[in-house]
Amino acid sequence: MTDDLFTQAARAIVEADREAAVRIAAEALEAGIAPGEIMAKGFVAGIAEVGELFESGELFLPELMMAAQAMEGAMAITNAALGEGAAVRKGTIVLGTVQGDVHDIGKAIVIAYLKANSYQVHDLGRDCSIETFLAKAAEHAADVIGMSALLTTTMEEQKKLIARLKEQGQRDSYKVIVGGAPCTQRWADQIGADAYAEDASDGVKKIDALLGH
Ligand code: B12
Repeated sequence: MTDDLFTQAARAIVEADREAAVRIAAEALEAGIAPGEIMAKGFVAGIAEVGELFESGELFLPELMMAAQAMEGAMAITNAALGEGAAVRKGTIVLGTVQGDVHDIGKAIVIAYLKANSYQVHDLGRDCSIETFLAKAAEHAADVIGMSALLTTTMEEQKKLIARLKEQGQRDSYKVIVGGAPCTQRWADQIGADAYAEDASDGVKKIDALLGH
């Protein structure tokens, strides 16, 4: 039954069926499956398959966009179910997708997890410039700057932001965490980030560790 729902969830994304995705998300929650589990084992598996089909030329951009819309439908339900953590705030994070990059599904999941784990998160949206990251980090007295990048070309923005912090003598003012499919621990080390996380729950763990929780 549970496996069935995971398969159905993945299929709804591959078939770009938003209505089915929304229905299956609700059914999974009703069946007592944790929001993170139906997302990871069902919907994310589906969007990963879509990515492979796109790469191999079996799907084209309009289909990719429709699959992403189905994903957003499911995500609205699972992220809402994650809720907010205890009122005590463990820290403040500004998190956005870097300039030139509009991929924001992963970012939205990370934000939902962080909020559910009692972090205050300011969502800087997508296609976010270095200037905006830094201005918002200062405005909110952030502890952590989180940057998402899904393109090998836009990963460079993560590197540039860290270089800018160093130039401005502000490197120690914030912890910096990077993520997104093309990023790795090696990349994080190379650019001098404080942490890399491979998914949303890893992101919470890494930020907890950075802030000593
Ligand atoms: C959906 C999608 C789109 C959608 C995005 C919709 C949206 N609102 O986000 C649309 C259709 C708009 C799109 C457009 C494009 N896309 Co696209 N897209 C994808 C796809 C299929 C899935 C991405 C996704 O949502 N994954 C699911 C989420 C949950 O995973 P995630 O993003 O990795 O996030 C998780 C972790 O990485 C981590 N994480 C992510 N960010 C962060 C940040 C922090 C701080 C932390 C701690 C953790 C963290 O936690 C998340 C949750 O677990 C990927 C394929 C793939 N396998 O990644 C291609 C992919 C990324 N796209 C690709 C391409 C080429 C494009 C386009 C250039 C296509 C075109 N010709 O126009 C454009 C680029 C537009 C732009 N300027 O950004 C390529 C990139 C190739 C490369 N090496 O650079 C990929 C890899 C597809 C492929 N295999 O060719 N795309």
